[in-house]
Amino acid sequence: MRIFSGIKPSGDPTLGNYSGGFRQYAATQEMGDAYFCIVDLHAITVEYDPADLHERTLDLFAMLVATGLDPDRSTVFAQSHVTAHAEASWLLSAVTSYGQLGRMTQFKEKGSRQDFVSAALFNYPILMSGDILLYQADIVPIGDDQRQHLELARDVAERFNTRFGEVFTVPEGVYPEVGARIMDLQDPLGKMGKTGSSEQGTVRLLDAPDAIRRKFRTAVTDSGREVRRGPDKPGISNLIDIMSVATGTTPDAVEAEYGDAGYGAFKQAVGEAVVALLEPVQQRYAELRGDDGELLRLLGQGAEKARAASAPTLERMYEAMGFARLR
Ligand code: AQP
Repeated sequence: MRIFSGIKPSGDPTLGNYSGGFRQYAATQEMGDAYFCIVDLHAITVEYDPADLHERTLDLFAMLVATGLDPDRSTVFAQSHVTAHAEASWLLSAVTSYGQLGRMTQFKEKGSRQDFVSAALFNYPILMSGDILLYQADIVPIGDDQRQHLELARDVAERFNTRFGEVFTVPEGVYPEVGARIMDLQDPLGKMGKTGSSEQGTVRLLDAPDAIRRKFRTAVTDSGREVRRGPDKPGISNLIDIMSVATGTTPDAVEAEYGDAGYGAFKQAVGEAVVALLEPVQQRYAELRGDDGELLRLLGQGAEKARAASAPTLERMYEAMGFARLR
C-alpha cells in the first residue's frame, strides 16, 4: 500500500493540522510505503515572506518527526527538492478543467482575502494532484478541508488514464472519524487554520501551556449547560471532538464523563488534556530543532528516496503523452 500526504510550511501548525494531518501520518506510516511531503511550492501561492520559508521548512520537518514520523522508515521530504512535482503539474494542467478549478471553495475563500490573487493559487489543486499521483498513492490521509481538492485529483487521474492510457492509481482520501475539521475556538463555524482564523481561537502546537489553557478558558460556548454534541452546539461539539482527539477516547465517552460538569469545568479539562498531549511533542521538537545539520541531512535522504520513487511515473507520463524521449 502506498500512502502520500502533504503539509504546507505556511505558518505555525495548529491543533487542526495535528488532528487532520500529523496524527494520521504517524498512524498510516505503519500501513505501508509512506511519503510525507513539506509542500513548500504550495506555500508561495499566497503572500509570504521569503526570509521565513527556509526556517519554516525546517520547523515543519522537526514537527513531523516530533509527532511520530520515522524518517528512516517513511520518506519525509520537501517538494521543491524533487523537480518532478513542478513538471507533473504542468503536464496535468492539460487534463484539468478550468471550470472545476474555479469552483474550488479554498480558491474562492483564500482569493477573497488577497489583494493580489496569483495564478498559482488558482492552479494549486493541479500541483496537489501531481504530488499524490506521482507516488501512485492508494490512500491520502487528510482533513475535511482538502476533500474537494482530493476529488479533483481523482478526476484528473481518471481523465489522464482515459485519454492517454492507464498510468495512475486513483487515490482514496482517508479522513479521521473524529476531528476531521477542528474549528476556531472563537468562531466555531470557521475552520481553525494556520492563517485566516482568530489568534485567540487558534491553538498552535508550540503554544506555551498557559497560552493553551487561556485559549480554552475563553473559548466561545453555546446556550444551555449540557456538554453534548449537536447542530445547535457548534462550540461544545468542537470542544468534545478536541477532547476525544487529545485523549484517544470516543466523543460518546467524553459526553458520558462531562455531560453535567458545566461548561467552565469542561473547558478547563479540555485545556489540560491538550497541554498533556502537546508537552512531549514540544520537548521532542526542541531537541530536534537544535540540530539544523541533522535536519538537512535527513531532508536530503528523503529527497533522494522521493526522486527515485517519482521518476518512473513522470517518465510514463511523458511517454503516454507522446513526447519524444532521449534514450
Ligand atoms: N482545522 C482543521 N481540522 C482538521 N484538519 C485540518 N487540516 C488543516 N486544518 C485542519 C489538515 O492539515 C493538513 C495540512 O494542511 P495544509 O498545510 O495542507 O493546509 P490547509 O489544509 O490549507 O490548512 P491550514 O492549516 O488552514 O493552512 P493555511 O492557513 O495556510 O491554508 C491537511 O491534511 C489538512 O486537511
